[in-house]
Amino acid sequence: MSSPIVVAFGNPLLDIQVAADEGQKYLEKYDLKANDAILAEEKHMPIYDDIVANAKVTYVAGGAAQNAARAAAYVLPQGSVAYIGSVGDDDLKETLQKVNDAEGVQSAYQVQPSPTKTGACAVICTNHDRSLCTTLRAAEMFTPSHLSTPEVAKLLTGAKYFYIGGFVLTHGVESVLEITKAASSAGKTVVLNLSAPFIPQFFKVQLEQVLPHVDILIGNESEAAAYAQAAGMGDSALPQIASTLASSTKSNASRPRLVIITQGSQSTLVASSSPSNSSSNLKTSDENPKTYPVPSLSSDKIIDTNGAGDMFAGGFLGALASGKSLDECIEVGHRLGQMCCGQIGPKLAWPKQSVV
Ligand code: 26A
Repeated sequence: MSSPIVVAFGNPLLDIQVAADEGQKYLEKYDLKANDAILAEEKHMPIYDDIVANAKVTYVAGGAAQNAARAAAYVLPQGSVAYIGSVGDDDLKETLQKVNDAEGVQSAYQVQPSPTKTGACAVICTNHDRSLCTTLRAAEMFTPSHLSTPEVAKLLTGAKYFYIGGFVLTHGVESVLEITKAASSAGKTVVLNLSAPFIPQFFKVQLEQVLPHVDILIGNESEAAAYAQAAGMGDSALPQIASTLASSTKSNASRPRLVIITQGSQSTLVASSSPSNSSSNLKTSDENPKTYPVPSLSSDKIIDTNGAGDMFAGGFLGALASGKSLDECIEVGHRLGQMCCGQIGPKLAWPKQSVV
């Protein structure tokens, strides 16, 4: 089999999902916001056993970057995508690995010895919102030594596109810097997802360390707003935030930086640091930032929105790695994001549909 062209790095999590009809009471009980992604505090810890015992739950493979990896694999030929992260030696890991196997993602897991468990995310749905409450467990025990094991080192050398879930910045900045610096100095493409408002808010130092090595930054409107607040830009408008992020320092100056901001069903925004000067397939037009309308999706087609942003990002990445133009990559991203909204949790439609 050929070596994967895309490598993603993140926190592998099993999602334990509560549907919208039962979600409200758990939001209230655990003091969760309807649409947020947080690390569980002490007061949230009972939620996992509670929902398993008392709600109708669905178990789905999650972990934001792992979802994106599966979306990229959906678009690319078999054997194109690998995923790195840390798991426990347990049944949750088996479940995640099986889904990756079935969907064409090579799992390059670092496995922590028992009794450390694989991470989990309580996903509480209400209407079209989703509240994510995560206990990282094994995921935050990832060590940079895993990157130099022969199997993983080979993956990193062979890949051309690197996708980093911003969530790993809570514990793994050393590994992220190792991956992104090497990729950037080799002229490879680094994609970073802002992941959640709390990343720019509380992990700004780590974010600023990684940002120079990032070619493509993806986030949503609330993550961009959180960045603006943290960076002293107050309530700046989204186009200005996107342009500022695009033009911040870059280690590989030969390629412009793109900043992609999604806004759910509202238009996606793409800012480029140098729109007219792109040698790659990612030329932008004179409109900078450019807005891309999102095709409308009727409410009755939406089951939940868990993972939609990840599927957008992974779809974009898969299309990028297959040499598509920027406009096509955004289109594929929108398509996979919407496809995910029609499934329970971060899933796509199988058998595979043609999306490129
Ligand atoms: C560190 N945190 C909070 C997290 C996550 C996370 N993935 C990595 N780290 N919190 C939630 N997720 C995942 O995000 C997906 C939806 O975008 C969930 O597992 C869910 O599948």
